[in-house]
Amino acid sequence: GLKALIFDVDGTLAETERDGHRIAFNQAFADAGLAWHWDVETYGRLLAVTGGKERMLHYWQGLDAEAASGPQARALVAELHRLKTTHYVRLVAEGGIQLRPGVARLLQQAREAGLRLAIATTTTPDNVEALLHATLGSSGMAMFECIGAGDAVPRKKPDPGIYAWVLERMRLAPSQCLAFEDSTNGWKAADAAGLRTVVTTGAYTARDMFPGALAQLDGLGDADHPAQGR
Ligand code: XBP
Ligand code: MG
Repeated sequence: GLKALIFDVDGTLAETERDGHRIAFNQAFADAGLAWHWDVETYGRLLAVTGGKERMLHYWQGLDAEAASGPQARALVAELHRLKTTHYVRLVAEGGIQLRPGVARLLQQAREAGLRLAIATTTTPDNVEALLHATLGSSGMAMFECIGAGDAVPRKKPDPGIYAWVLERMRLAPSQCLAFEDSTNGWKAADAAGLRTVVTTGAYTARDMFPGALAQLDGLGDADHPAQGR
């Protein structure tokens, strides 16, 4: 039977990309004196590359392949990413990002039903902690038995590695779990790990198709915000 739910973070628990990560990347570029700026549309294209460091390196390679493959490139990207993470964590801690409708309710009800909860994400662990703390309070982190994030595995989504890492830690078979994702890269990762997946599409993925998903929804419903948007 079903034992656990495994959640992606960015795009699934919350709409973090356009008004969160994107803003933080641009602030880091400004801090570093770079003339780089990612507008909403550009960032949507860049989301094809998962992981912030990988995304910046990919962008830089498009601008100047030689410089981006030079000996200092990885160190500069790592420094930019540290700056970016600081900005993102602050933005989230200040309440700049909310959970998507229905997420808090699903987490609560799953816990009440005895299901185990986990996270499988490409984002940095500090970002996950900041989001869970800001949106679910001081007990938010403890709701999740296992948090697989960032560089815990060498290859990011669509590679199934982060899901395999979580399954191994929880000593569960894919058939005992259900994954929640929002994007093509995320769904591919879960699918390749053998998981059934519910896809809740969002701002950047509403036009994508997920023919192999268990279900493709535009969200989890808004029963925890009954009076809003009606
Ligand atoms: C999310 C990502 C992340 C964030 C940035 O993909 O690709 O890299 O955009 O976070 P998914 P970092 O939802 O499929 O896990 O800068 O911390 O990498
Ligand atoms: Mg996602």
